[in-house]
Amino acid sequence: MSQIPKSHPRYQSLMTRETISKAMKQGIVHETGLIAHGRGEAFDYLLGETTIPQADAAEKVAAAALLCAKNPVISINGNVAALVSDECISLSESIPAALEINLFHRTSTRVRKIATFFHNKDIKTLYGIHPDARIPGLDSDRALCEQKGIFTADVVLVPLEDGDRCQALVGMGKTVIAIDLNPLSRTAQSATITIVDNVIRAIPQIERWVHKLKKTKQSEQERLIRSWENSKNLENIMCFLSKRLNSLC
Ligand code: PTJ
Repeated sequence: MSQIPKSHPRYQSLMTRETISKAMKQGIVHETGLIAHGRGEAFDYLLGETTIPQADAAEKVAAAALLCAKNPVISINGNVAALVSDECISLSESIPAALEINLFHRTSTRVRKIATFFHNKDIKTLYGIHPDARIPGLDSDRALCEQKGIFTADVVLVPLEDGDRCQALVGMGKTVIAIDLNPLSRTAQSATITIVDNVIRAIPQIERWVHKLKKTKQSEQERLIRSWENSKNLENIMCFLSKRLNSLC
């Protein structure tokens, strides 16, 4: 890793870049994952690099949906493995939910590297290594999944996603929770619950809500899910962004 002084005003952001760049050199992150990260950074800047109230509201409903699910699955790609592996494991244990590796740029080497990375962290179940099903309507390798995992899941959490699979999963009748800093992306627009926040903040915040909501009745969790209006929340996020930009000029 490069030597970044702790006093640097962009220390956290630069360290995250170092982490993702190191993971790319290790073959966990695909090289285009760096481009995706840069795009995310730009949107995060506009949001003020904070969890805005609309994102927190979505994180709360996401926690409710995961708790009420029969077979919830958290999808893992290269960027997610690099940035929030421990947080995803912790969230999966709190719900409980399964983890499944699902890659856009899928090669057996990358799958193996990511699987080893997770197995070294001592997790029990990790799907996606031996796919035995395909998500209908998808030509890319993103379609490859496991029967016991994403294929039969009723709720899928897809942090950092490409739009096609999000739409295909919604088309299969699943509740799709997307985490995407770009509120205009096809993923953000087509998910059932869109969290416009950085995965680094979003995953721990969903887990905080999981612990809080576990203390409430299931009927209360179901009420939260029923009353969720995703397009309204996205509209409010666009208003937040435009007000923030307006206030600067
Ligand atoms: O590991 P693979 O092979 O599955 O590939 C993963 C990437 C991310 C390369 C692949 O899914 C991809 O190309 O994604 P896109 O289409 O570039 O979309 C990524 C989205 O994630 C963009 O809308 C970014 O704004 C957003 N994003 C990037 N970093 C973050 C993020 N959202 C939340 N938190 C981030 N840290």
